[in-house]
Amino acid sequence: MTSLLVIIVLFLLSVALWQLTKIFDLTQINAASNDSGIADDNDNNVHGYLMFGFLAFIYIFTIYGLIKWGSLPLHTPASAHGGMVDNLMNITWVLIFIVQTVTQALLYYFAFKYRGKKDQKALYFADNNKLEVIWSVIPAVVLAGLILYGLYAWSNIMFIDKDEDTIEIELYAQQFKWTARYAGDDNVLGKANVRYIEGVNTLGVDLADPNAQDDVATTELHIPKGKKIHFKMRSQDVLHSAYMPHFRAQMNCVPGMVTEFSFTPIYTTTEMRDMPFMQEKVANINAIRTKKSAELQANGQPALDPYTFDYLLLCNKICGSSHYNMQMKIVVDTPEEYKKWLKEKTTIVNEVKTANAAPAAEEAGSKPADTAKPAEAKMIAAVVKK
Ligand SMILES: [Cu+2]
Repeated sequence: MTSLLVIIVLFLLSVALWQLTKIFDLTQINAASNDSGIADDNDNNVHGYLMFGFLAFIYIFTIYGLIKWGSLPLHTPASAHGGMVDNLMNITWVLIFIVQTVTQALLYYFAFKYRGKKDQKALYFADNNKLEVIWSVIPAVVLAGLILYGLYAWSNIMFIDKDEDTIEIELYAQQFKWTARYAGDDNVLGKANVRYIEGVNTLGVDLADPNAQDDVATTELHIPKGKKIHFKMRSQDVLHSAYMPHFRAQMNCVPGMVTEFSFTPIYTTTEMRDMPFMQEKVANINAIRTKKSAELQANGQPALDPYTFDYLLLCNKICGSSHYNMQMKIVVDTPEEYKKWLKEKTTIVNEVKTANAAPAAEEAGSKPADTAKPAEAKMIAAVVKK
């Protein structure tokens, strides 16, 4: 409703302005006026100066944007390679900023300088080799430098040393949730395939695979600080993208194949929460939430919870109706906390056994005890065989 009112007001204002210009034209009747429809020096001067007006608008808006929204980017990266990504990004931004500032100034200055003047004709020349060389070589050299640095950063970030001591974790994507699978003590993920998906075995883990026996599935991603994590991504249904912005990491999850990414987290969740920039950010968010809560409560709705910072794994491919909500909390622990957390988790094999034992036990309740036991054992054996 408010937007409709704003549109109506803007429309009426533009009509009023249009009428005002008509009045202005009428008052000029006796003055020397040009109604030939051909631009004269006066028109060209006005447009020449308007060029500078537009240039000023671009610069002022850029500076305004930097001041108003400059604090919104992610700030300190939480992974070892993150600094390199940010550096590449910052160099690119600085270059774009300088080139934009200079070329826009030149563009509008020359538009002004060579504005139409009576009896002045444009100079015609076919080409200028010196100029051609300058504007071809400079961008080529700058772009080559950027691309080479980008390739260097890319190969450094994407290189996974197979002999390096890493922690293997699978990120499993499906509409619309993430599941993490830990490789357990052997640090080798058991085989998995969509054909094995059944009951609580939602990841399709091959329960007969020796490497799968100690695998653990969780709905929260815990990783230890200072240790390289080797992620293997799978998707159950459509294209998803595992995006961990605070770690400057993103990798597509493609049905039918395993993709990889590895990084080393360098700040625990607690350390990140304690950083001054983060505290300022969280305080800002909570100030907005408090304001919003007051409005909600005035309308008899419940207030919003205060925000606390957490790392997130998001989906960065529009994968369906609830894509926006496809996320998982990431907790960076100290190595000790991580070990303790993981120890408390049940293996997938045990989860399947428990899930299958429950209906079997129920069945046993209605049957003599001696016939129930083999049935239960058979069911577990059948699942493990798969
Ligand atoms: Cu998705």
